[in-house]
Amino acid sequence: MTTTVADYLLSRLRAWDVEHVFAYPGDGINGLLGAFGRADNQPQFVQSRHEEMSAFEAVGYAKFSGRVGVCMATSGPGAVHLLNGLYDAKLDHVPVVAIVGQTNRSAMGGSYQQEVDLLSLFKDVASEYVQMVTVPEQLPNVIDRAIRTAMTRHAPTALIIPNDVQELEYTPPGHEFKMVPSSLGIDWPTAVPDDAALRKAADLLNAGSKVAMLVGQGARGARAEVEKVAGLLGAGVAKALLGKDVLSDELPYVTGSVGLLGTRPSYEMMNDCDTLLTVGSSFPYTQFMPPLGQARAVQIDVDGAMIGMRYPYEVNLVGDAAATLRALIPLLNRKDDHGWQDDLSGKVDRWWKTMSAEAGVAAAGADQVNPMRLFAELSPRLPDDVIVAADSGSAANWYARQLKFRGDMRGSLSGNLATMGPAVPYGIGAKFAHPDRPVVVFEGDGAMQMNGLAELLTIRRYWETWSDPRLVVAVLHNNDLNQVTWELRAMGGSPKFVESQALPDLSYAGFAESIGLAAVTVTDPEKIGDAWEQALSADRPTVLDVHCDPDIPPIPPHATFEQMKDAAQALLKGDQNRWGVVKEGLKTKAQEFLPHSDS
Ligand SMILES: Cc1ncc(C[n+]2csc(CCOP(=O)(O)OP(=O)(O)O)c2C)c(N)n1
Repeated sequence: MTTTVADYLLSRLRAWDVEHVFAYPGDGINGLLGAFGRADNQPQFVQSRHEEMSAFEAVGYAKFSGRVGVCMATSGPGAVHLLNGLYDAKLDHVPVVAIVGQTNRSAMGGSYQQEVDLLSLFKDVASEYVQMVTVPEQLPNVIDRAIRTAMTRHAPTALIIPNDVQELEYTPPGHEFKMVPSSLGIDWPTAVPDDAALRKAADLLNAGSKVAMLVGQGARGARAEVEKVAGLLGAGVAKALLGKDVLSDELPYVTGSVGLLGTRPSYEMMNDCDTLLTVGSSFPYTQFMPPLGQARAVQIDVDGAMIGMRYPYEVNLVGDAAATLRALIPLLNRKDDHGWQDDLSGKVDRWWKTMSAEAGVAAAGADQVNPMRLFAELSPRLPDDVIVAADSGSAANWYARQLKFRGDMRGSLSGNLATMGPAVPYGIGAKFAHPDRPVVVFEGDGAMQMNGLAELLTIRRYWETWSDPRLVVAVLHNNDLNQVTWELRAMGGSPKFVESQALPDLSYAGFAESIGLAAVTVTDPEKIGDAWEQALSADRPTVLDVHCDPDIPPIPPHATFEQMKDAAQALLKGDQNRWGVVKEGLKTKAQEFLPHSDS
């Protein structure tokens, strides 16, 4: 039997240890589908309900496994559907390879059915590497380069393979003019800046007395080093959203998230520090960094293209986070005075009490819960090996502020694209990366209606193949596109526009039950704890349909009580929920100012 280009492509993916291809079929990839059949589904073709979900699944898989994610779609509409997920990969610096079909070479340029100019379509999203295969001898080089480039640049790459090319007999490149043989694998260097640069950075850090650290996902794998540096410098450490899981929230000097979704201790630390050390983060909101001219700053980043921006850093160290910190540590002087760090620890302690008090604010409606309590009740119950995915609605606020991560827990969301809808497919990608770990997904009802509901069917299809069947999808059921409703109120100064914001009602638990998943409807705050216990001990995936109060405000950390009052007064202009919003908003904000008991 001859080996086709498609057969060879799959064998090359196997050689790269690719175990799953998140995909959706179509006749543009018929040749590839035939090859999956002949290869006994190795790598596994994981079928989603929509190509965008396949791309998100590949992103989630890559984020939680540290390996490259692969997605596949047919020509034309399938390729177009991948785009949003691929942009999510691009903006969050995630290695994903997209493989798409195209019409036959004979039809190209003929305005043929489903013919889209795919090289142009992917030119921006896969700017690091996008190629069309037109002769068999381009393989294995183009697939090897697509994989290696995705891993090296932490970016999406794309291969376009016309359907007729998929079916050609595979012939390898020869030892000839204009042939490009290739090879497998890659061994990474561990980049460390030179001694003079490290010395400059150490002098700057040693000179400071109030050191703030900002760590992002690039600091993953540098936990021990970050802790050591914070200990030496008496620093506080804030975490960018994508770096929430790089350092334990149980460390007293970890001020938590920073930014609009951040904490007050992070906000105050950035406002008061005299020195900033950023490690592995391109956190975009510069207004949440120290005021310009206030702090002297050092940045460490593995990517020279991403370093030195967002803040006027004096020293930009290009290098691996852990190795660079290890080289820096012997040059740092232990600060005798830890007053700054102790003060921050006190603020952090008070902040967690405030978070707990805010979660305890009663919802306005009788059959609704405060969404913060949903997260607060999970926090101490989080399994040690849990993976958490949050969607881009109001859930992102509570994920950032209410969950206390510790140990090896992992978590992520669409940090930079902030797209709706990735949480359920991220959860699925996480289950394929770690079938033995429990996964918890938080998603708004808008995102569920956009695509999460359909993707529950994908969960139904595969969950029995996961050794740990626990995948909990907690739906923030508030019948509102709540995050935007709040953005309208806070930034646009406009009352809620019901026509754009209200959602059709649905029983998410009912839907889940109808397809054989476990489900719990939560309308009583006192039952939230039990619901988590039930879901985390279930023998199958569970949907928690949590009726949430839409009037609980996601208040940014720097909002003062006075600003809150002003916003509330603006709402009285005619917001449908005005009284609830005013009441819940003021009650929530008041928790920052009330004394807390230590219990
Ligand atoms: C694809 C996409 N469309 C629109 C938006 C704008 N947006 C951000 S959050 C949000 C509302 C999300 O509502 P829901 O999922 O119900 O969560 P909630 O905020 O109500 O908890 C919208 C419309 C977006 N970020 N991504």
